[in-house]
Amino acid sequence: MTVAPQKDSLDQLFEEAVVEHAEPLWPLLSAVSPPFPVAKAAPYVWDYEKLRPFCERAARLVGTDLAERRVFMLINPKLKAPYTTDTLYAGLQTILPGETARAHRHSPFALRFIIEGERGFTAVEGEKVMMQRGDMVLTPSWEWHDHGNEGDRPMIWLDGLDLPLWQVLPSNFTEHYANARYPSELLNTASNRRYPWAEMQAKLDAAPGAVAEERYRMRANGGEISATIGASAFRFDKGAKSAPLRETASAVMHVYEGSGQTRVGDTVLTWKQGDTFALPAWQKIVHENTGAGRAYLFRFDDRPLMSALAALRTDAG
Ligand code: 1HN
Repeated sequence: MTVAPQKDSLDQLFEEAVVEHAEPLWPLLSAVSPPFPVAKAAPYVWDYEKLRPFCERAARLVGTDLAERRVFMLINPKLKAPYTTDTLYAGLQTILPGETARAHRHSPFALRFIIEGERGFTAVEGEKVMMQRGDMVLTPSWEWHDHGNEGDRPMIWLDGLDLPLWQVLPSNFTEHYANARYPSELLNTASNRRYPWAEMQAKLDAAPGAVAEERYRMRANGGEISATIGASAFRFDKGAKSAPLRETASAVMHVYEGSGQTRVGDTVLTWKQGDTFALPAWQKIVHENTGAGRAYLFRFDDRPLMSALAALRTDAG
């Protein structure tokens, strides 16, 4: 029989409890349940002039036979792969003329925003859609997809996925197709999975004001492009500055054209064409076009996910 200790203490209690895999909540309560959201991700810009040569070198060093997706992940400096923000993943994918990124399907939703190249394609669930600079192409959850390049220059695009979410939801499946290509036919009419830049820019240019934001809407039903990830494009006229906004959604932005800076809390991100930057949740964000002409930016974010969880809050103050 053991003798009960003469004097008990919290330290002693914690020590004994942890052995039984029980830990006290009260010292951690404000960390697990903070008064306001604290994103783990930092604001950060990936410089395309520095990263583009890496894409070229990777394309010389490894083929799509060995690299099923030849991608440089854009990893947030405060996090590790596959986190670009707390909830979003972004990467730069390269595919050379004649190459195939073989067919597979998976639980995560993916979008592509084309940075350079033409006559690339993505075949999604049998529908082959062509891709050129500025186009956004969707690869919905669990749809077969492969990519190719029928042009004569490399294609480089930004991938956007809800991959971080699938690190916590234990329901992430991937299946490989038996052949490199899933049978597909070229679609020449408007697709629910392809959103050409020309169409988006026309909308932005027709919108009033020095700053315009247009949400990408599913052609089929006018809704967000997925249950988790949504996307917008922006026009900022020369010298224009956006109204401050703080929201619980995080975002990845990509510069289609122009240059400027984005203030994220106390951090200033400076950007130009081709650059991609991470905007963590719940920090005051102000964009400014400091360049010589108009600026156009693409953005994807987790607003649909946050809305679905009744967790989307915005603060324009
Ligand atoms: C994926 O399937 C693609 O299909 C790109 O191009 C990036 C990152 C993680 C998991 C799957 C693609 C990906 C990916």
